[in-house]
Amino acid sequence: MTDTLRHDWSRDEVAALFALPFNDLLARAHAVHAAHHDPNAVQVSTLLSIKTGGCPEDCAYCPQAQRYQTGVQAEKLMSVEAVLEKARAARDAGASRFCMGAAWRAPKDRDIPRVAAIVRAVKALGLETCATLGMLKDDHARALKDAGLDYYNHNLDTAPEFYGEIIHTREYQDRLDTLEHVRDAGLKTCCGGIVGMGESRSQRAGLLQTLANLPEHPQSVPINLLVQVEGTPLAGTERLDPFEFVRTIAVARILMPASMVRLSAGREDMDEALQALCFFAGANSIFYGEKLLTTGNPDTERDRALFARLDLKPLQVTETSETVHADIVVSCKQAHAESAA
Ligand code: SAM
Ligand code: DTB
Ligand code: SF4
Repeated sequence: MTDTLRHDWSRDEVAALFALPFNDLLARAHAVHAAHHDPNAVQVSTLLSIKTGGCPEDCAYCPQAQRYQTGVQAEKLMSVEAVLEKARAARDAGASRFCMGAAWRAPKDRDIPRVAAIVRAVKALGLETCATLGMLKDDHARALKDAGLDYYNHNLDTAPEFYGEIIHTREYQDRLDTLEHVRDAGLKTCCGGIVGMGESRSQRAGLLQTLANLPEHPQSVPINLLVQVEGTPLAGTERLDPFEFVRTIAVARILMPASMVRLSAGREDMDEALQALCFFAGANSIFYGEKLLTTGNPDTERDRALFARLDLKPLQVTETSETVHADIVVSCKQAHAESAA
């Protein structure tokens, strides 16, 4: 094993990792994991949909695309105060990062002041902040960085050659461009994808290869198992073998040794033993709280019990700062009053 982070993985090399005997793959991934991280610490993020539904894009997996009948009601961007209330609850429940999602193709200029005020307020609670708002222009990325945003989530979703089967309203290159704007603004990158969309193993390898060969490894790598939602084109897709999901986590860990690999969407359908295997294979981050954006996640009691049974501890990375918080809430209320006027 080498400590050098590589950015020159070939598809064949990544495919060869996938093809290792399962136990050999897990042993290798766990060794990398233990060399770079505390294997008993798991970073805990909570998600909130701050702008739900009505999205003009056609991502075939997504319940928030306007064009699919999924029962998700479109809502406006939440107020700073409403987001703060949820963020405080997430912090008090033990989350260290608060991830805010908006069902936009891209934010408009007029959305940025409100989102910036939200970011400032959440940051002041002592939480790490993450936003996922769609494609991001460079000036928007800088404005969010100035507001105190720590991470921007923008997924590649799948391999370049499978992408056209899933999304037609924006190109793979658009995603790479957004990631470049995020890096250039000095934001940390949260970037991963979805498996279980009917892609081949080679295409799963292609997703991870593309992630690992980015100019910088994303600091967070969410691996989502497709949540099948009735009304989306991908509802009814053949389910992925759970052990293939574990392999995907293990290969992500080997390719991006220093990154946080998140066992992301899809946990509600996984039993405890499968999640434990994922943690052994190198996952060290989860979404915590009863909801992802619009779909379910395991309830907090179930996750607390799982952490206790596996002797896992939540990774704490920031301190709370109520003093700063009080000042910021006042400035956020002003920003909200201004944007509502
Ligand atoms: N609209 C923005 C965008 O697409 O970049 C941000 C929100 S979008 C919901 C964030 C990510 O959630 C998507 O890129 C996709 O990877 C993931 N996602 C959405 N629906 C999902 C599903 N049904 N199962 C698993 N992951 C999903
Ligand atoms: C990510 O990779 N997964 C999260 C987060 N980033 C934004 C989203 C999962 C969404 C699952 C479907 C839903 O709840 O709407
Ligand atoms: Fe819109 Fe994002 Fe859903 Fe695609 S994934 S339809 S861009 S909310």
